[in-house]
Amino acid sequence: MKKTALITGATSGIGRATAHEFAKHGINLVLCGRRQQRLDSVQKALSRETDVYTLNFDVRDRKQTFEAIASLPKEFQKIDILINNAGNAHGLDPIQTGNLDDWDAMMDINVKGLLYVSKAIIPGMTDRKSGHIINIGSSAGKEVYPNGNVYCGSKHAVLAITEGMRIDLNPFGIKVGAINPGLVETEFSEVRFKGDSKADNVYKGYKALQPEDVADVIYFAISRPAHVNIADVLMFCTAQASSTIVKKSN
Ligand code: NDP
Ligand code: 8X3
Repeated sequence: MKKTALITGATSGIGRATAHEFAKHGINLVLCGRRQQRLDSVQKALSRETDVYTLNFDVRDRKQTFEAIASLPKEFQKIDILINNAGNAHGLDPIQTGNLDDWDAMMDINVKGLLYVSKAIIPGMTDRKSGHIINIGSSAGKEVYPNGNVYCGSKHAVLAITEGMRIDLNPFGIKVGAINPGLVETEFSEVRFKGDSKADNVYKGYKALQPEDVADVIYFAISRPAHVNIADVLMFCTAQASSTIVKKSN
């Protein structure tokens, strides 16, 4: 029986690479994001390999999130695997000059959005007494770096929520884990720096993780035997030793 995975943030970066990886393995997909054209093009690319349904909603909007997930056609309603990936950093400023809209965005998307999506999906998993949830945290959820304040706070929250989910869902046999990457070359820095050229230098002078590297690990986690749960993974590119130590060639 084919499994179905719902992936948030499937229009770009880690989420899109995960959709490609899962499709290769014949997993049916519910792909979520706000950019409909991107959703359409990922769906078109992957429909040759598996069944794909797209949902367009903003995870910040509680009503939209619940309505979108409730609108799934019957054949996509049973979500076996939830990948809570949608998220971003907004800004990189010291706490004293941080922007309130950036703070709202990070808390609303990275933390509350993850909770809304989970709240919509978990009842089906508890009813069936099976399921697997992977939350995409970050090395920023384990280590705070200068000016990372609220983004790091949002990712520390993701890690705490992951642990809480694992404890509460344990009686139902539902697996819960977090994958926490360091620097990954995606649209992340374009979003963080709002199109500023600072984003151009973030991945220069070393080989950052690629979204496919993270997708590989996510697939590894979801393809273990029934008795094995990958609870927590911290992954860096070889050049990165910590949030602030990155060996660059120039
Ligand atoms: P991208 O910017 O490439 O992708 C972010 C995804 O999140 C997009 O698909 C975007 O879709 C979706 N998204 C953003 N805001 C919303 C929203 N309000 N509602 C619905 N979807 C939203 O970044 P990454 O792939 O790098 O990021 C994915 C996850 O990985 C994030 O949680 C990030 O924090 C985490 N991460 C990233 C690292 C990195 O260095 N890149 C390292 C560690 C963790 P759309 O705009 O279409 O809505
Ligand atoms: C993304 C990695 O180091 O930019 O979570 O916070 S970092």
